[in-house]
Amino acid sequence: MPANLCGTWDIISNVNLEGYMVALGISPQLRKIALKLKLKKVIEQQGDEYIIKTTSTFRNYTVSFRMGQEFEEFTRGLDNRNVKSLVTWEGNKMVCEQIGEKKNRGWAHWIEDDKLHLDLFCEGEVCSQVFKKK
Ligand code: ECB
Repeated sequence: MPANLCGTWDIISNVNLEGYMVALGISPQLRKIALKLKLKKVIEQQGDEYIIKTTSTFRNYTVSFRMGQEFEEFTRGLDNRNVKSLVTWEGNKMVCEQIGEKKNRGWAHWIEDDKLHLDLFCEGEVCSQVFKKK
């Protein structure tokens, strides 16, 4: 793989999660809870399958996929939508497109200075998160 994203990662910065959640239509009450969470990412690779777990004291979210193979994703516990997702490498970025009701939706992961970066985007809003290796 172009970059090794695997490992356990702790969030160190989180910019515009609020804007991203508003774009997804998350309720004010849930947004307030979500903004306080210290998220962790666990990224694993088993053969040609990737597993990305986002964990917190409130809720966890797991997705698994194969590179370049479209799959059905249900964003359970997030905005609870069905999307068709496709993850590919774009240079050193792992990029996911999530096709569904919300336009221009997806995310991108990459490594920079030993940190794991994640941009989450939806309808023009971008949430930028950075994680350090545990
Ligand atoms: C995983 C716990 C978050 C629980 C927040 C609860 C309600 C808020 C609903 C939606 C907020 C949207 C995002 C919260 C931030 C991160 C969640 C996972 C982001 C994601 O899609 O990660 C990708 C890329 O690593 C893999 O699923």
